[in-house]
Amino acid sequence: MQATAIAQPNIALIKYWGKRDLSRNLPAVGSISITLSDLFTKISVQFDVDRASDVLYVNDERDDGMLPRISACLDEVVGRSRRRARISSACNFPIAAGLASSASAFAATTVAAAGAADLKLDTQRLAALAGRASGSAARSLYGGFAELANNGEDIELTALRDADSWPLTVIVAITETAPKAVGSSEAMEITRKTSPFYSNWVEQQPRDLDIARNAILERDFKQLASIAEYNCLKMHSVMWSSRPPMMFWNSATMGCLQTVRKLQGDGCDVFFTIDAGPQLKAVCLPGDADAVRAALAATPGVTEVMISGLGAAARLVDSQ
Ligand code: 2P0
Repeated sequence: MQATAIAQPNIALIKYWGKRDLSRNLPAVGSISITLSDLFTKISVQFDVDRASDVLYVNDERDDGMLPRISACLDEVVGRSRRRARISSACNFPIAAGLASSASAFAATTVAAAGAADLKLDTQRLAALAGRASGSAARSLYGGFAELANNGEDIELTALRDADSWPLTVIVAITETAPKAVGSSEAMEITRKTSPFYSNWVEQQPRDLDIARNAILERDFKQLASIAEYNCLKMHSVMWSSRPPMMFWNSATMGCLQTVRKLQGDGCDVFFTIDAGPQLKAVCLPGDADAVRAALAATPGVTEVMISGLGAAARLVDSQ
C-alpha cells in the first residue's frame, strides 16, 4: 500500500491555455511539450488503514494548501472509498512559479497512487487521470516530445519523439521565485470569458500543432523555433487582453527575451518560451548551450540559471 514515483516537469512549445469543460478539466486546445531531465518531483503515497484523513508534506513541511487537489487526484485514481494516505513530496526547483511544478507533482501523484493501490493502468489511462488534476500533468506521463490532442470525450496523448532521438537543451532563467499571484486555472477562465481574441486563439491552434509536429518529426529546429515563439506570444496576447489583464512577466523576463533575440542575431540556434510565470525558458541545440547560459546569466534581474536536457516519462521507483 505504499509507492514512490518520480516525474519531471514538461515545458509546452505549443501551449495549453483555456478549458472546454471545467468539471472534467478538459483543455480547449491541444498542446505539444518537451519533458525535462534535470528537474524532478518525487512523490510517495502510503495508504493507511488507521489514518482518519489525508496528510501532505512538501519538502518535509506540512502543506494543507495543496492537499485538497492532491486528495482529489487520489480519489480519481483509486476511488472515493479509498483508505486515507500520507503523501510526501520532494522537488528540486521552485514551486508554483511558472516552472510546471504542478505538472510533475500530479503526474508523480497519479503514478504513485496507482502503484500503491496495485492498479495496473496503461500510460494513456494514467495520463487522462493526471490531466483531471492538472492539464499539463498528462504530458509528463511521456518523455521526450509529447502531443496532447483534445479529442472527443477525453484527451489523447502521443509520443512524437523520445528524448535521445533529438537532444535539445533547455536553459531556464529564473527571475523571481515567489509563487504567482493568480493560479493558471483561474487565469485561464478569466481569459476565456474576457479576451476578445480567445476564439481566434482556439481556432488557430490546430494549424500551430501541425507545424510544430512536422518540425519535430523532421528535426527542423528553425521551423520549431518560429512556431513555438509565435504560439507563446499569442498565448500571452490573450492573457494581456483579458480583464483584468493576466500579466506574468517582469522587466527581467523582457530582458531575457531581448538576450535571446541577440543570440539569434549572432547565429545561435535558440528560441524562447514563457509560461504563466516570469521565467524565460530558452531551448537550444546542445552546441549553443554554453553561450545561451552565459548570456542569460548575465541578463540583469536573472537570479539563477537552470540547465536541463530532455528526459523520461513519469515512473514508479518503488512499491511495497
Ligand atoms: C502549458 N500552462 O501548456 C500552459 C502554458 C501554463 C502556460 O498548462 O488548470 O497547471 O491545472 O489544468 O496545467 C499551466 O496550467 O492548469 C499550463 P490546470 P496547468 O504548459
